[in-house]
Order: sequence, then C-alpha cells, then structure tokens
Amino acid sequence: PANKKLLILPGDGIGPEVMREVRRIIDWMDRRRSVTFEITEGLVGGAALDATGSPCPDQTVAAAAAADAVLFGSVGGPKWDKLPFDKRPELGILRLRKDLGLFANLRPAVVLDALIDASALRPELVRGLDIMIVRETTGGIYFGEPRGIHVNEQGKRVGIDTEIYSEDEIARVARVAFDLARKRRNKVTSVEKANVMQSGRLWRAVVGEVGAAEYPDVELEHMYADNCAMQLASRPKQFDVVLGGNLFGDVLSDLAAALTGSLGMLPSATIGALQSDGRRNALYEPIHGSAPDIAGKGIANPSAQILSFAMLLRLSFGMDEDAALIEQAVEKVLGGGLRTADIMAPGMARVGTTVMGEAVLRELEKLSA
Ligand code: NAD
Ligand code: IPM
Ligand code: K
Ligand code: MN
Repeated sequence: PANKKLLILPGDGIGPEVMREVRRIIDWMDRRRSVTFEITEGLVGGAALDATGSPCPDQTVAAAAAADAVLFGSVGGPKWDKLPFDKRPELGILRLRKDLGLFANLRPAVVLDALIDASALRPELVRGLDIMIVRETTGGIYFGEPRGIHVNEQGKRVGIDTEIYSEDEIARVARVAFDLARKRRNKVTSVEKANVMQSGRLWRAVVGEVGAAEYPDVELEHMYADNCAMQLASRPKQFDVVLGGNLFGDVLSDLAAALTGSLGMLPSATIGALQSDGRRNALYEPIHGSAPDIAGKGIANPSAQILSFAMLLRLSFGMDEDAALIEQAVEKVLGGGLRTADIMAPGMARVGTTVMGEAVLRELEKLSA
C-alpha cells in the first residue's frame, strides 16, 4: 500500500513528551506491518517562534497541506505569555485551523469504566457516558473583525472582539454534527445564546432549517449555552452530539472533559471539507494544552495524544482495526491499575509518561499477537 504521509507537530511543554510515546507506537507499527508512514516532523508554537521568529512558519502550513493527516501536540507556555498577539504560540494552532479550512472540531467525551472514580461526578451520573462535542473552529469570535485593544475618546483602553457567523459557516458544521448523530444515538443539541446574541439567533435558525430540510430523522434540541453547562455538570447522559460555536464549544468541551476524569485522556479531530478528489484536511490533537505546571517532569498522561493518533488512523487512514487495538490497549493498561498522576486513585500504581507509554505498547503487542 502507498505510504501514508503524516506530519507531526509536537509543539511545546508536554507536547513533545507525550508525542514521544506515540512515536514508539508508530515505530512498532512500521516494524511489523506492510503499512509504512512517511513522517515529517515540523515546528509550531513557541518552539517555532524560538527557531524561526514565527509561531506558525509558512513551511509548516505548506507541510500540513501536503500531508494526508497532521498529528499535533500542544502549544503555549509562560515563556511566551508576554509577547504581542501576533507572536503568541497559540497562533500556531489558530492559523493551521484557518489556513487548512479545519472548521469542525470533534471532541468525544467518553467515560471509561476503568476511570469511573476519576470523574468529578458520582459514578451513577457518568457510567457509560459517551458525548460528542462538535465545535466550529474557523469562525466566530476567534476571528471576527474588528478586534483589538484601542484607546477611546476618554483616553481609556477598550478591548474588542467580534462574534460573526454566516449562514454557510453554520450550515456546514451543523451537517457534520447531524451526520455524526446518525451513526450514534440520533440526537443533536445545538447551543448558543439566541436570547442575547444576534449570531446566536441566526445559529438557532440555520441549524433548525438544515435539520428540518436534510435530517428530519435526527432529533434536534436547542439549548442556551449557560444552561448546557449546568446540564452537563448535573445530568450529562441526556446528551449525544452537542453542537456549538468556537467559544462555547471550547468552554463546554473542557467541562465535558472534567466529567471523564482528566483532560489528559481526551483526543480530538479537526476536519475540513471533503474535496473533489475525496481527500479531506484533518488535524488530530489532544484537547489539553502544553500543561506548563507539569512540563519537564515526565508525569504527563500520554493517553490523549495516543488516542488522538488512534482517531487519525480511523478517520484519515481508514485503519479501523489498528485504531480499535490502540484504544483497547489504553483501556487495558488503565484496567490493570497503572495511573498517571492526573487520574490517580486509591490502590492504583502511580507511573510517569514513559512507563505508561511502554505499558500501552506492551498491551498492543499482546492484543495483536
Ligand atoms: P492545559 O490543558 O495545558 O492544562 C490544564 C490542567 O490540566 C493543568 O493542571 C495540567 O497540568 C493538566 N493537564 C493537561 N494535560 C494533561 C496531561 N496530558 N496529563 C496530565 N495533566 C494534564 O491548559 P492551560 O493550563 O489553561 O494552558 C496552558 C497553555 O496551553 C496555555 O499557553 C494555553 O494557551 C495552551 N493551550 C494550548 C492548546 C492547544 O495546543 N490546542 C489547548 C489548550 C491550551
Ligand atoms: C483549544 C485551545 C485553543 C482554543 C487555544 C490554545 C487557541 O484552548 O484547542 O481548545 O481556544 O481553541
Ligand atoms: K492540544
Ligand atoms: Mn480549549
């Protein structure tokens, strides 16, 4: 089979630490399989800024566009926090989303039985929880103009961001959510604040129109984003697919992550439109950031990065079986009692990033023996 072109962008903080554990898995797959990966590693975030002066060099964007899939780590950190806006490491991920047209961010929040005690909620509220958050990622208040900090007539500083959504932007991400719902439990909860925001009013209207015209078989519910936060924290199992704009989707997915036990467990995929040649730009990354508070200590949980790779294999390379094996291996390790600090529980064995990664690889070897 043809080589799969994979661009790896480890980024900053714990990014390179957890990415190392994925490389271990890739090397093993390379050794034992006919499929080989053609891997390029690139610079993004603070690492790119230090090396090239830009948090997202043109070369990285070009390599991402040329790749079949991008595996992204995390960007940012205190070292770069004081820099002006256009130099911030976070621009690395924002520009990749924008330039590659990655408008739909898929963030599953799944509670594994082995981790039920790591959840912030009582076991009966989260057992079996399986939510998919679909977050719009190339529009909304993250990119709307005007934006900036200005000085007004009274000489006072004014910070401005603008929430803008066009109906086409809303409709295309809504279709991603409806399509996913059809393969799951057939329900979409669309969130906005249509009670106070014009963009929210349009969001509600367009999602309703797309649903009625193209997905009459899928149950559609509209919910204010603040209420959704409350409902997620108290009765999360009512949700199947949750659809939201860039900012609400960001906040609600971190909340959903807390229900599953740790940010360190959750992968994501960010996808673009299906192109005429059947290809689709896609980037996979853990939903967590560079975790400066634990970076360099060797204690980060590599699971989210490893599971992001599994998602990549399934969605971009059609390697469902390999993806499932990796997911099973992670579950086995957790079931066997190994825990990184973020998901530690009484009676379990506390391990670091490397031991966790090696254990996943050993399970993988056993499962595929
Ligand atoms: P964060 O996700 O980096 O960390 C939040 C908390 O979760 C921290 O206590 C951290 O130690 C913990 N945590 C996160 N991942 C973990 C893992 N794999 N294992 C164990 N614990 C883990 O969020 P933050 O602290 O708000 O942001 C830190 C930096 O990361 C900022 O510069 C932010 O802009 C950036 N960030 C980047 C991305 C991205 O690259 N897509 C996402 C979120 C935040
Ligand atoms: C995420 C992060 C990013 C976002 C930042 C780092 C730009 O929080 O991927 O969730 O807000 O989208
Ligand atoms: K990340
Ligand atoms: Mn976020």
